Amino acid sequence: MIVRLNALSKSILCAIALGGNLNNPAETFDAALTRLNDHPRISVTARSPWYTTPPMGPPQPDYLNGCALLETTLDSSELLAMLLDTETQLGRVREVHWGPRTLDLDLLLYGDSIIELPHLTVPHLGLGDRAFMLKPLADIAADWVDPRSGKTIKQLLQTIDCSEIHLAVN
Ligand code: A4P
Ligand code: MG
Repeated sequence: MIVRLNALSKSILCAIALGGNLNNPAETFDAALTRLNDHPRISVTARSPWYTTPPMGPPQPDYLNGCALLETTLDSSELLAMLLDTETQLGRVREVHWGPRTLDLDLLLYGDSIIELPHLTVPHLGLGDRAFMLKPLADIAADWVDPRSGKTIKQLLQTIDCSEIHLAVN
């Protein structure tokens, strides 16, 4: 019998957020998505435009933010490990909580799963009220239903102020 193996046949659709405000975030984002897509069990299927956003947290430079969609056969903890490893490989040093950074990769949605582990909460706890996550996510996944609130990304976006989120030169 011939068994055909398709690496991504049982894949889960995920959404990630990218953020950074040191060095050249746009270049870092491209490198991060290339590195993720090069993983044999991850396929990057979409990315939003990048946006310039005011910093949440202590005074620091404006951020560049965006989102991407991935299909993966990794489980959620394996995917988080790959995201954290990519942050490290691309030069991130953890210093100040909510402080400046070259690259932050957050797992926003993992299919329709609600995950509560010591090291991982999905949907990401900031998803419902952070304009810098919702605005780019709505560009690529407007109708995705947040399993916690039961609302679509488009509906969540309508409840928040996006006046300070500006399209960057992409
Ligand atoms: N963790 C738990 N759940 C998740 C998840 N869904 N995705 C754990 C990613 N990580 C998750 O994260 C700490 C730990 O969170 C991880 O090791 C993982 O096990 P971290 O990135 O090392 O720490 P952090 O980023 O300093 O803290 P935190 O609370 O994750 O910060 P945020 O929420 O990521 O915010 N302003 C603008 N305009 N744009 C930004 O992107 N980002 C931040 C950081 C601050 N201000 C910002 C922005
Ligand atoms: Mg993070």
